[in-house]
Amino acid sequence: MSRCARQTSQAMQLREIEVGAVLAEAGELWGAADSNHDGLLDYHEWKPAAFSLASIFVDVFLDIFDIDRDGRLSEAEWHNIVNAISIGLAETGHNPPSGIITRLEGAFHDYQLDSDGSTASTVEMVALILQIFTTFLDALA
Ligand SMILES: [Ca+2]
Ligand SMILES: [Ca+2]
Repeated sequence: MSRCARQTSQAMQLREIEVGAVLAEAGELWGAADSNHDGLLDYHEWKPAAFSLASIFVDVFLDIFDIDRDGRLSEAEWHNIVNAISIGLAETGHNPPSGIITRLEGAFHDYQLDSDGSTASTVEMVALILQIFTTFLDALA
């Protein structure tokens, strides 16, 4: 989880202090999530943990990318996040796996759950961030 949190944070070009904050929260979360204390998160432990980690990222996303400060993400604001991930991956020397950026771009529309189809609410952001995790985990697998 720490690796997932760090890579996602760095790919999003968070400042080191923000990466630290995410990692600290992820570490705390890990302790709580690893209920059988084997140092690993199995699938049943990972799911609720990923959800909590995504909730942490919502705050970070809004802090950095909610340009108009309306508490929701517009498609343009989401585009900036995906762009930051793309640039971040390139800077770490990792070429984004083919299609990953397009998939993330498209996710904005895939996860429109409420009646407002042009912005992402908190719940929709959690779904989008979980999609980022899944995309990264798939790419690393
Ligand atoms: Ca906004
Ligand atoms: Ca929406």
